[in-house]
Amino acid sequence: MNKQTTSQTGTKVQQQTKKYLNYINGEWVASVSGKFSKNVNPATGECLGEVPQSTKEDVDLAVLAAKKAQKSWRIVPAPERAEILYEVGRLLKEKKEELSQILTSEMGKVIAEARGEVQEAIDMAYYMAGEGRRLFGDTVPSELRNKFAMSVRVPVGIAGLITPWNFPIAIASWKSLPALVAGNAVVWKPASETPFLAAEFVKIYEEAGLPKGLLNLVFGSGGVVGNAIVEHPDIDIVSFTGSNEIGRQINERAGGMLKRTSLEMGGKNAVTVLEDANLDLAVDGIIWSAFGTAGQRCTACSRVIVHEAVKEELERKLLERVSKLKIGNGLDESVDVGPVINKASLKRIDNYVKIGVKEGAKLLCGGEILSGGEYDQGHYYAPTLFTDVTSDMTIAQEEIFGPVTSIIPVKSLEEAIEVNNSVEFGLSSSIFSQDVNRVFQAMRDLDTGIVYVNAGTTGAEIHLPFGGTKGTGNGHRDSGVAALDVFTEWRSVYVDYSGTLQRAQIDNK
Ligand code: UN1
Repeated sequence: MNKQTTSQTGTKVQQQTKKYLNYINGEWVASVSGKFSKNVNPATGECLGEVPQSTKEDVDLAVLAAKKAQKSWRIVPAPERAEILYEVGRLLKEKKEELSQILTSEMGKVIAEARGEVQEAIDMAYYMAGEGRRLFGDTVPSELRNKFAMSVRVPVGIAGLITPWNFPIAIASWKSLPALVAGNAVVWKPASETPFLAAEFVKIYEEAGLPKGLLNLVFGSGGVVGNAIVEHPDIDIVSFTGSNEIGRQINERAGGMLKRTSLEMGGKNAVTVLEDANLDLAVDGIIWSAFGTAGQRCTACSRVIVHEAVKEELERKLLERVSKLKIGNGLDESVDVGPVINKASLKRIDNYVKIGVKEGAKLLCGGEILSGGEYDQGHYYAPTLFTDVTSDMTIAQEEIFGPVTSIIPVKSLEEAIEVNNSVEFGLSSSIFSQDVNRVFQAMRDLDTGIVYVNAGTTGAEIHLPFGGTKGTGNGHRDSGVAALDVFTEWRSVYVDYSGTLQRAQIDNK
């Protein structure tokens, strides 16, 4: 029998597949379109269930709810708002395993990494809850007698969040938690590829007691729901993580409306290995950051800049390690590299590899779509190493977002830094060396928002600013205290208790 049940949280269970609804004004509701999209497991091709294909009208309803809710939320004391965040942290912790399993099923990353990602959201919840008792501004002396001056943070209003599939809960936590603790309301469009985890995250906010209307979830495409968020006159700030192409479009549209945008986009991150490096450690760092998450991190190591004196040894060690990587379904604890997100991605990666070969790069290993057995059901790409790559090649310049990395030989630290900085992105970079002088020179000259010393290019911690220079962003940062700058306005307050009119810049001169 085709029996359908609806739980209180809006999860409909029908013959094993799940159906989630939008969450608007504290209710789980279908889209006005009545249409649904499928959620597919990239490891197996299995349909996990469905979510609504929403429309502009759904976004309008969400914004309406957010506006109403934000009116009272903005005057709730921040430590009281933070109580809910502590509860969100506790619930995330309690459900960590369940959430990690969902993450791997719909996104593909291996289960150990999924657990790491959920941990990022837990850490962010507690960290931002703590901000409820800080939200620091400044108190500074006034120029005038008997006058008090300070700056305070006030919420921006309604935040539109557009989040990616590669870190579906971590990045959503980097954005929603600071937005809410600072007194904003949120309308959130998660990536179409990872809708279930988004719904589960919202359920946690609901269970934690977040008042209705403050967090609204609208499923759907970027072209429809994303655009409606960007163009809605009552959405005050748009925080986006995703591709450069879309980020640029958002900035142009929102900029025309004088809206604030916080954009986190691509990377073309490099590990530099100098001739005095601990090579085994460098290999660990490269393997982890190039092939972890199947290379689908903004921070992934997509280039290895190596001093020519150790190039051959490094290549040999890397090859040995790549040959031991196990590729498969990320739910299997013994698997090192999971699938890539979808067929289009698989094709894009393969196309980059073909361009690499055509432009004269030497393929050391991989370079193919995997097939046969379980590989035929999902989207698997062989971990790929290129060498003798030059900085001007396409594969050394463009973001591939897959398990592919390119070795670029250099003759000096100076050349390495030049190569590192020669790309349009500036997210993360890393240097392996034991020489403190050269390390500090690199820390000064590597033009990226994140620099690692003797570690790979991934692994940012949530209490530091996350973001990059040049084409990676537009000057804002996700996570860390810097995230509060995205979701607050500064208000400067002057209190004159002199009883007379004191004219600044005139009466004190
Ligand atoms: C991303 O790829 O967009 O630093 C985020 C890291 C993770 C976050 C990556 N903590 O690799």
